[in-house]
Formats: sequence, C-alpha cells, structure tokens
Amino acid sequence: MKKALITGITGQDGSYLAELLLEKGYKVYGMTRRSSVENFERIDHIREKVEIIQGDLIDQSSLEEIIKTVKPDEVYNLGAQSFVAASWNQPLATGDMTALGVTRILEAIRRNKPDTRFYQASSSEMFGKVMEIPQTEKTPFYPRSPYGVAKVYGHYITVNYRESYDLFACSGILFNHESPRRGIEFVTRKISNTVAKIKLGLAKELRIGNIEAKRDWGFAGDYVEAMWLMLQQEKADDFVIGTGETHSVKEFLEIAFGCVDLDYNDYIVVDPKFYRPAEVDLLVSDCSKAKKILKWEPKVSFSELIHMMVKEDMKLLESKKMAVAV
Ligand code: NAP
Ligand code: F7E
Repeated sequence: MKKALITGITGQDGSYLAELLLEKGYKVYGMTRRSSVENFERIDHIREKVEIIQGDLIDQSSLEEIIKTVKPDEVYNLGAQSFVAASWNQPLATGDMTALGVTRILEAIRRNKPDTRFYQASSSEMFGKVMEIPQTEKTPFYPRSPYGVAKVYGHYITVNYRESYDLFACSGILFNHESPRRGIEFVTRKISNTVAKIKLGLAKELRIGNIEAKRDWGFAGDYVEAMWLMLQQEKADDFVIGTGETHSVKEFLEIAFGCVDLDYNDYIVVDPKFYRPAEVDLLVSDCSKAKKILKWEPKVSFSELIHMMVKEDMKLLESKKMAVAV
C-alpha cells in the first residue's frame, strides 16, 4: 500500500486530494497544525480513514519527525497562507509558511527519505503582471503580491532541489480552482454564499472589490487529479494546469445571481476596501503540456462550477435555517 502525506489536508484541495488518494488505495497521512479549535469540517466525512499527524511548515523538527516516522512514498505540499489579500497584512508570516516552508519540507525529505516523490503547489499568481498571453511553463514570472513572491521562491527551490539532489520534485502551476469547499473569503465563494443569503432573505447586498479582474477558474476536484498524475510520471517536471478560458468577476456575478433569477446590478456595492495594492488583471492558461504528457483535461465548465457552488450554498444555508427553526 502506497503512503502519501498531505500538508494542508484541512484546506479545499487537501480534502479533495485525500478523497482521491483513498479511492486509489493509498494510506493517507494528513499534517495539521495545532489550533485552539479543530478545523476539520472539510475532512469530517473521511476523518476515520486518514491518519492525522501534528506538524507545522514553520517548524523544522516536526517535519523531520514526520518524514522519518511515516516514510511517505509521496508528499503533496498544499499547506500555505493562501489568501493573496492577507499577504500584504502578513508578508513575513506568508514568506515563512508559503516560501521557507517548502525548503523545510524538502530538507526533511532530502535528509530522511530522498526517494520520496514531492509535489509543490505552485500558483498562477507567480505570473502576476503577465508577460505573455496565455501563460505556459516558459512564461517569465512577475509576481504582484507577497503571496506571489513567496510562491516564486517555493517554485524555484523545488526546481533547485530536483537539479541539485536529483529529488523527484514537481511543481504544479495551478490556475484558480474553486468548489463548494472554497474558503469564504475568496471571491467565488463569497459571491455564491452571498447570492444564497440574498435569495433566502439573510442578506441585502454584496460588497465587492475589482469586478473587472479576469481569472482562469476551474473545479478543484478536477485539479487534484493533475497533482497525482504528476507524481506518477517517469520523470519529475513542472506543469501548468488550468482551463484555457478567462472570465471576469463580473461574468461570475452575472451567472451566480442568474442561478437564482436575480440581477447582480441590483445588489452589488463596490467597496474600495476590497481593492488590492497591486492587482493581477488577467490570467489565462495554456496547459497543452499537461494535456499531452499527463493526458489531463478539466471536466467541469465555468458555468457548471458556478451552478454547483450556488446550489451547495443554498442547500447549506437552508439546512441551517431549518435547524434554527426547529
Ligand atoms: P486553503 O484552503 O487555504 O488551505 C491551505 C491549507 O494550508 C490549510 O489546510 C491550512 O491549515 C494549511 N496551512 C496553513 N499554514 C500552515 C502551516 N504553517 N503549517 C501547516 N499547514 C498550514 O488552500 P487551497 O485552496 O486548498 O490551496 C492549496 C495549495 O495550493 C496552497 O498552497 C495554495 O497556495 C495553492 N494554490 C491554490 C490555488 C487555488 O486556486 N485554490 C491555486 C494555485 C495554488 P489550517 O486549516 O490550519 O489553516
Ligand atoms: O481573488 C478580485 C480580486 O481572492 C480573485 C488563491 O487561491 O488563486 C487565488 O488567488 C480576484 C482578484 O483569488 C473581491 O481583486 C474582487 O482579482 O478569489 P481571489 P486570487 O487572488 O486570484 C490563486 C491562483 C492562488 O494561488 C491563491 O492561493 O477577485 N476581487 N472583489 C475580490 N477578491 C476577493 N477575495 N474578495 C472580493 O471582495
């Protein structure tokens, strides 16, 4: 039975990846950091099937101990301070977890189990102020946030450990991917959740930032399969993963409000509080390399994704409303 360690298992991608690896017959270990209140909602349904181990990307000794005891065949490093907007408020913490955390775990692997296959969660945020359209594995990086800068470091240290120590270390340059499990502060989930609240009479408006920004949005459930595929290849390499389509926040709003027969123009309030010191205006992937080598393709369309998110938020809020009423 293959053993996989996931850092960030309590997050959106961690939960989908754990499900996928369990289906494939892996023994799954999930690293979680200590918090005063447990934060396992996304993995509640598989809690008994995965082994949780405490560790932190900012603590070298915990990582060394985990690699030494688990001896994983594969490590998926999904743990990070992943919210771009927060990275301006916490640039040092973001650098520590999202950048140096990668070196810490690579060092733990190099010293204790160098034949472990390693996946690093790189990001399209590294392209930032894009140098070409669409973006490929060869497009130069121009990050626009402390988060983007930290991810560029994480990306290159992964490439460097592959080249310096011959580790099987891959970087997946993933474009935005969403789901009903997306954190509530990210724009897609903020929209789907507020649309459901407005429809159910629990909110009156949606306060939002730059609605002209364009992203290449896919479904997280599709993207974790690409992570796994990268670690099953003969040779370690880096891959861009996305849909190849770009849409504005405005288009997302239009479809999301349309799901419940409302017009977004009647509900949104543009609030400068949600604008960023530097914006990433447009992202769009060219993932031909992944299509050719990994034989990977996204399955869920932009519109299907939005319908799925609004439907799930409606269900969630309706069940909460019922619970209060009882
Ligand atoms: P997420 O939902 O924010 O999950 C992040 C995970 O990292 C959480 O489990 C969190 O644990 C954990 N974490 C944070 N700090 C940690 C630390 N110091 N030590 C150990 N674990 C820590 O993010 P996601 O959307 O699933 O994304 C997964 C990864 O892919 C992240 O690295 C993200 O930057 C990257 N990425 C995401 C996207 C996207 O569109 N979703 C695109 C490209 C790349 P707590 O529950 O304790 O907070
Ligand atoms: O913003 C605009 C905002 O926070 C998307 C992370 O997973 O994907 C994610 O980063 C766009 C930006 O995601 C609001 O200005 C407008 O242009 O949903 P987001 P992100 O910054 O693209 C990348 C690939 C990652 O790697 C990251 O980890 O939407 N926007 N109004 C808003 N954004 C938010 N959050 N809230 C608003 O009210």
